[in-house]
Amino acid sequence: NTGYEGWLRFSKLTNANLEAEYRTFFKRLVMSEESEILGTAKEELVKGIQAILDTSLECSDQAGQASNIILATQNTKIDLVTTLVGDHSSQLNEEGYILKTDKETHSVLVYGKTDKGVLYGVFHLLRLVQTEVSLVDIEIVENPKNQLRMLNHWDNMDGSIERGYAGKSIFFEDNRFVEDFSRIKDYARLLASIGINGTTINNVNVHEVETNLITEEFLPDVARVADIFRAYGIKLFLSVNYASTIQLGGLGTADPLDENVRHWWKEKAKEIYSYIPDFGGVVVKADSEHRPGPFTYGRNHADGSNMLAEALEPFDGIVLWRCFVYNCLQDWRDRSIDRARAAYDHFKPLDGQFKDNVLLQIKNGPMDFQVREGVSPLFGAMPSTNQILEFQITQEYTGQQRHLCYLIPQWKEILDFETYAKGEGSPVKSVVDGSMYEYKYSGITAVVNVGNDMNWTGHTLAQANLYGYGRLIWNPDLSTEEITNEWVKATFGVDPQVVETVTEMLLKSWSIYEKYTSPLGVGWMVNPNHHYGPNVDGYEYDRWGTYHFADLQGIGVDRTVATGTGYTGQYFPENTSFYESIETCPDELLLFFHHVPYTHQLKSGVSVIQHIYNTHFEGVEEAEELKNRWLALEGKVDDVRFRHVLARQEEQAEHSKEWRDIINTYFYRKSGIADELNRTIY
Ligand code: BDP
Repeated sequence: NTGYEGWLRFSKLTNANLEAEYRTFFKRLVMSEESEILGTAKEELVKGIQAILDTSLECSDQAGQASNIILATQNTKIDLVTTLVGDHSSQLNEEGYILKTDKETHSVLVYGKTDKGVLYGVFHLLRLVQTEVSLVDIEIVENPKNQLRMLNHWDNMDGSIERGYAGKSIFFEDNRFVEDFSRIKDYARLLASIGINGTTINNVNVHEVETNLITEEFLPDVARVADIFRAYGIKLFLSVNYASTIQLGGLGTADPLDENVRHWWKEKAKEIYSYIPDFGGVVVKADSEHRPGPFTYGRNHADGSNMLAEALEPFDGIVLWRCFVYNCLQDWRDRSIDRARAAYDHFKPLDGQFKDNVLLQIKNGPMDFQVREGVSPLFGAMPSTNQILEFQITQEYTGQQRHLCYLIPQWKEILDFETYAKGEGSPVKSVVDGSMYEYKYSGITAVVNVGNDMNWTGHTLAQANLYGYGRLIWNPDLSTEEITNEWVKATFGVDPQVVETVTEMLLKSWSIYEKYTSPLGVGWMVNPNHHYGPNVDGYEYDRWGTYHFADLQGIGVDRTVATGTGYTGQYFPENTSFYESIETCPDELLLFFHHVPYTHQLKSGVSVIQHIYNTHFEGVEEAEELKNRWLALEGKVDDVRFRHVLARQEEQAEHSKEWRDIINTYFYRKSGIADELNRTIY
């Protein structure tokens, strides 16, 4: 077992009672309609049940007296369906579904308003069986809370993956598409099973080769990939080069207001849609980290994105325009410039100027996917502009899939973050699910952690981040515990010791990682470029805008309105005063918002310097415990996966010591303040 099946492992059921129960339901699969997605749903159900129960479902277009699994949509004309659905159907949106047992006939209905709903319902049903839930009495009505549930690949056509920690691209090699697409289908299954409905396949940094993806050279291949995803209800998107008109069109300009530029994109859109009629749209990184953009022509981001949106509009395509725009060549000596301010400063003034089919794609924090940072103040701040939130599943700054860092708890905190945009009760999740301002388009996207390693994600336990991401954005109100429990059972089986151990490892891992890395929300302190491992001053005297300002007296970034960069002023007033005041600012973000002396007393009762020492010692001990917890599962987890995870946990335990020693030594030497507990600091 290599981990390739992920959470769709469908191992043979061992619980005899449940097996007997399931057998009373799973005899006949009834489906009276046809569509490509329904075909997928049927195939998945048949395959899954075959594996779990070792039973072949008999297929029919009519319900029998008993033991039917019925797959149906609003177009199905079967009496039993109409009776079972009752008035529930009005509660469903386009992707929602009903799962319902009929006790009399021992039947289970999987009903979607559309075929997509049926597919999601089938995966839900399989999840229930896999995690050993009785079907005797189920009545479930489910709708995804977010409209766009996307992933972004940062894959390059040479096969490398920017910030990829799980091997090479599953789409590209040697500057073309891979030969064998079967892995892409296996991937689509995994994504559909957690409700993902859109993905890009290439890096946001679109280099010369990838610019050609929207030409006749590659569009036939792009279309083949789109075909595979379509059968699983997933729309294909591409990242495009803002300056395509120059490279491909020979126009010499990418000025968004230039008639020729606009015309070129309109023609290009027609061409793309002639290959892929349901093409989702484009993701654009413009005027960011040396990428071209409208600034070159004295235009703003509304001009740039609207130009593309106009071209895609006739086809219902959308533009996901990234807000990761900041000066990456700033003067590090100038304390008044704050990278954290940049996205808000650039985009907030443009609210209301974007076309209907533009969404602003905003990273969860104002810096860059750190283990801890504030939540972007842009959420909720643009009532008239569609927004989509961007998370990072790939663990660029959180251990690169060599360390365990389960991110669901972090993402939940962000989604639950109170913006006060419309007073109390205005969490980020209500901004991005579109309900707060009735956005036409909205949702959540994330940089994915997948590559061609056998287990997809490098660290097998990092699969939990992908799984959890899909489940969480389907319904941000699910608890971390529910999501985790599902994943562990589906992936490793239901043995209570395994479930308890893996769950505990996952749930503690974010806090452990945070403890031995950068303290109190200050972030960074990583090796430049690859970002793995400790380097306190790695970026301190550089031009990227990522500083901690540690000197002999203190540390932290003063982002207050009163004496600092004024960043706190970008939040709604309640949050401005909450973070502005050192009295109320929470410990975990203290150094993100304030510059304080090492002797400053935290709310936890210890000084900043003592906190740094304590957490770094604790983090290492806990990383060691993670390894030991896993070790206790020897014999309970199949050998390949057992040894694989063990190797990663060993590396983490070892590497955490390097973090501890470098960080503690640095601050001991800077501050000259001894550890109260007299532990070894070099
Ligand atoms: C940073 C990555 C860089 C990405 C950039 C982005 O280090 O590789 O290109 O984000 O999001 O986190 O565009």
